[in-house]
Amino acid sequence: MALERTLSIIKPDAVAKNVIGEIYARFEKAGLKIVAARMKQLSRAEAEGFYAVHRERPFFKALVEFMISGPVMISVLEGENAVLAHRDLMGATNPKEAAPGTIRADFAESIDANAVHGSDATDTAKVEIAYFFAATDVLSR
Ligand code: RTP
Ligand code: MG
Repeated sequence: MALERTLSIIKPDAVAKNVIGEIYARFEKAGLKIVAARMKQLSRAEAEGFYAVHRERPFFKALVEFMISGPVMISVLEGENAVLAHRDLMGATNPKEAAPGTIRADFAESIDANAVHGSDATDTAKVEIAYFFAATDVLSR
């Protein structure tokens, strides 16, 4: 077991549905601690930079438009195997394929508006956390 940190983004669709608290409750029940949090309206440049790895993909433009369509709730989660634990809570990228009881199965409408983002590995988590938070913003406890 390893104590890890991962980046969570509650996307504009889930913020608009007013389910930040329900999603946070799932994190906490699974043993993940919220150690940094910030609500933010992403600029186009911030969204493009965050998802730069997908720049050449056909869905990139739609993804950026969606991510700037309203405020997002950005958090750092900390816990044992946090990266994978968080991905398990999220469910598959396409909510139609997401297991029952996962966040995307319960709150997402489509593969484009899919409620949450989570880092996919510990190395990408470090980069993604640093993209939004200074080291002093992350309060381990
Ligand atoms: P995320 O990065 O947002 O946590 O999602 P993910 O790892 O499950 O999926 P990823 O492959 O990283 O894709 C990032 C986001 O792009 C949108 N997408 N659309 N139309 C499509 O085929 C397609 N594929 C991906 C999704 O909104 C996904 O969350
Ligand atoms: Mg991803």
